[in-house]
Amino acid sequence: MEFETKAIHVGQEPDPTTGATITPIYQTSTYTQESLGKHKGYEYSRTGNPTRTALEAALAALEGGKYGLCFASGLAATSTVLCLLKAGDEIVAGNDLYGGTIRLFNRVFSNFNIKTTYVDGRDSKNFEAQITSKTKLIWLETPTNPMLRLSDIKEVSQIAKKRNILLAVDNTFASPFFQKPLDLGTDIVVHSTTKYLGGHSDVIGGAVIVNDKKLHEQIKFYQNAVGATPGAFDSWLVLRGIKTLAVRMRKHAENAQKIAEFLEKHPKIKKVNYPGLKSHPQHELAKKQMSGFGGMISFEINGGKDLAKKIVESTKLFALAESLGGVESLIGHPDTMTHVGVPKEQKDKLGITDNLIRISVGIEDVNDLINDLKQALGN
Ligand code: P1T
Repeated sequence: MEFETKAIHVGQEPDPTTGATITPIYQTSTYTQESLGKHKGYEYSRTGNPTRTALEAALAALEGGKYGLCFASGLAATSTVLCLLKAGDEIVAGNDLYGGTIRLFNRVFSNFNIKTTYVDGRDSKNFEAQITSKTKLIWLETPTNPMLRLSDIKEVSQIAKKRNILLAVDNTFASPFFQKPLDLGTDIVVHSTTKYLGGHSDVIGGAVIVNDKKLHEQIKFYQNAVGATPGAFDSWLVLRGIKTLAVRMRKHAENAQKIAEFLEKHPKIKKVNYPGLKSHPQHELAKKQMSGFGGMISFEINGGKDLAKKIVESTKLFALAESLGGVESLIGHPDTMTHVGVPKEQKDKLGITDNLIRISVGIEDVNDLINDLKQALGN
């Protein structure tokens, strides 16, 4: 079955009790047992809920994985994966990650004596160099948020496998439509389903997809034991969103390519970060491990914070907002918004400066979007 068909059908067979074509929202916290211990597979909705089950099956299929698990947010998914570690264990992570992920590593899990070392993920050897006998997990985003840098998933997975270390890839920016980390050797795929999978900026959610049965059982145990699970309605919204993932992603990427090319020629712009541009230093890797380049762009302007502020406050179609991946276009200032919690030295090293702007390109008409950026940039 091909991707578009899976998105609409896997886990979403007609409801067995009523024939409802669309998976119902099982808005129940509990399930009545026929007799003590005899039930239809569901006892309590933190542990399992049929709407969530449908979503978990669909997401697993889209990533080409065997098992899916859903969470109340992307960070809930990440936190639950980190429960696989014990005090004294270490993580080696790419240094360019969503600010909230860095905050979680540096200010929450560090309190449990789980140390994270950050490396420039563009060179796989950097991961290898930081691995110690305590390293249990390699964590990366590719493309990264907000610099749109790439890691070579296959190479890093070979390094991880050789040392018996788990590799987790946050696949939020690419979505499974453009990149399948499990096929490239990743053990754990993580998503903020808030973004492209949900697709309409109306739900917060997260997911984990794995192939290994034992790993699935462990994370499923923590899913229930920690309890950061999504409600039935939120699961349903993501399930509804993914039915159109393929058509949306094609349009996001088509629009983003044109906008990146427009920005690259604009005199007020110093540098554009988009993996689909030939000028992107890792364009060849992007072509190798992705089937499209997504809808996220960041760019540096010739100017400082005042000009950046003026631009992000002047767009009319691009809403000044955190988040990404919805049908509507968004604009933001990573330094003071999504990455405000990242230590300044780390931001300086990465290039998350006060003249960096990030856009999430929606699926509106591309000429309207370009005209909006033109007027915000002052033509
Ligand atoms: O917001 P939440 O659903 O908890 O997902 C966290 C998360 C995880 N991974 C990546 C790559 C992300 O971009 C995010 C959330 N990002 C934003 C809110 C943002 O504007 O970048």
